[in-house]
Amino acid sequence: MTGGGEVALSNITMVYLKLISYIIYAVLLLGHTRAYTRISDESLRAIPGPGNEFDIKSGKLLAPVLRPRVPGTPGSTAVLNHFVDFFKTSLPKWKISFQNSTSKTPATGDSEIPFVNMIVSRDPTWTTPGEVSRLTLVAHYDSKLTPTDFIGATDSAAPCAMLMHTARSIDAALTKKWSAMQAEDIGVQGFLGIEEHKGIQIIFLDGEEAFLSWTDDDSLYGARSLAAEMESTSHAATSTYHNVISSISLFVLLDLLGEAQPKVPSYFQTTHWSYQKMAALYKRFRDLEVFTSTGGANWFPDVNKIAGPWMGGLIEDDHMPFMARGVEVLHLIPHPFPRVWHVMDDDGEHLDLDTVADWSLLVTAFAAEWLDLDGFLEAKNVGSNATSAQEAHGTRVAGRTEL
Ligand code: 1BN
Ligand code: ZN
Repeated sequence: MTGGGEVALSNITMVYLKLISYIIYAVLLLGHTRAYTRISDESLRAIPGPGNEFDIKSGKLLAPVLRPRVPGTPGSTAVLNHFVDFFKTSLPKWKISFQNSTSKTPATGDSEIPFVNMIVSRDPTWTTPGEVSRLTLVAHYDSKLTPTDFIGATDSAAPCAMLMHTARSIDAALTKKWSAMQAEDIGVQGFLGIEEHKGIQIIFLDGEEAFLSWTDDDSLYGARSLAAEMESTSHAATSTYHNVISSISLFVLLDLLGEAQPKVPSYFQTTHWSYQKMAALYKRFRDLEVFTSTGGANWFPDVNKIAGPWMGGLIEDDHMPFMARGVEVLHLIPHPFPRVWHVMDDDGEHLDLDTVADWSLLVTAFAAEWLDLDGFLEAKNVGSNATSAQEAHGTRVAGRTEL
C-alpha cells in the first residue's frame, strides 16, 4: 500500500528528476552550441581564393569540366577522371567511391546508359561508419544532351569546381583538428561525444538532366539510384545512424551558380536556419571586403524572414529523392535562373568568375564553420596560384601565416 507521505516524497523526487533532466538538456545544448561556433574574421580572411585555377581555358580545376559530358560519353568519363586525378593527387586522405547504375532513356532507345556518381569523403579518424554524420555538398557533373555541344557552365561545371576548391581548402585544417582532438582523446571519449563525430562528403552526381524533356522518369537518374542505395545500405544494428542516407546531416545542393548577382530564395522551412548561416557568412565576407564580385542586391533575400509557410516554389532537382527519404536540404539555386539557362550561352565565357570565386569562398566558410575549423585554417596557398581571400583583395596583413 502507498501512504500519503510516500506520494509526497515521490512528487518531490519527480520535481528533482525533472530539474536534473533540464540541467542535462541545457548542458547538452551548450555542448551543441559550442560545437558550432561562429567562425572568426581571421579564419574567413584565411580561406584561400582559387587564384587562376578557375581560369576557363587553363585553370586546373574548372577548365577540364567545361566540355560536353553527357552520361555514357567520353566527355563524361574524362570529367570523372579529372575529379579522380584531383583527389588522388592533391587530396589523398579523401576516400573515393563510385555508385553505378544504368537506365534506358526516352532519347536513346534500347541501350542502357551508364550513370556514375562519385562520392569523396573524410571522416574523423576515430569514427566508425554508423557513428558519423556528414555534411554533404552536392553538384551534378553531367551536361544536357541538347542543344548539341551544350557546356553547362553554371549547370553545373562551376559548382563542381567550387566543391573541389572547398575540399582542398579545408583538407589541412581537418587533419590538424582531428589530430589535435585525438591527441587529447577528445574524439574518442570526450564529453562532446557524438557532437564531434562530424565528417564531410562531396557528391558529384550524374544524370541530373532530362534526355528528352523533364519527367519523373527522365531526370535525376544518378540521384534516384544513389538515394535508394544509400537508404538500403544499413549500418550495424546498434549504430547511431542506421543506414547511409541517415548519416547525411545536411544535403547542400549547388546548382546554376556562376552568374553575377544571383538571388537565392530560402526554399525549406526546416533548413531556414542553415540558409541564415550561409547568408550571415555572405554578409560578413561583403563587410570585410573580401568578396571581389560586384555587390548590389543581397544574394540571400530571404535572410530576415521568419521560417514559415511563405516558403515554397519547390524546384525539382537532385535533392528530391533524398528529401523524399527524410534528408534535410539546403538548395542553393537562384531564382530566377541564370539568363543562359539551358541555352548555348551557358559556357565559360558567360560565367562571372568573380562570382564563381566568391561562391567557392562562401561554401568553404560554411563547411569550415560546420566542422568547427576555426583556429585550424592556415593563411597559405593551397593551389598553384591560389591566394588567400584577403590577398586576393590586396589587403592581407603582412607576415601572418597562421591563425
Ligand atoms: C536545374 C538545372 N535543373 C536542370 N538543370 C532542374 C530543373 C529542370 C528545374 C526543369 C526546373 C525545370
Ligand atoms: Zn540543367
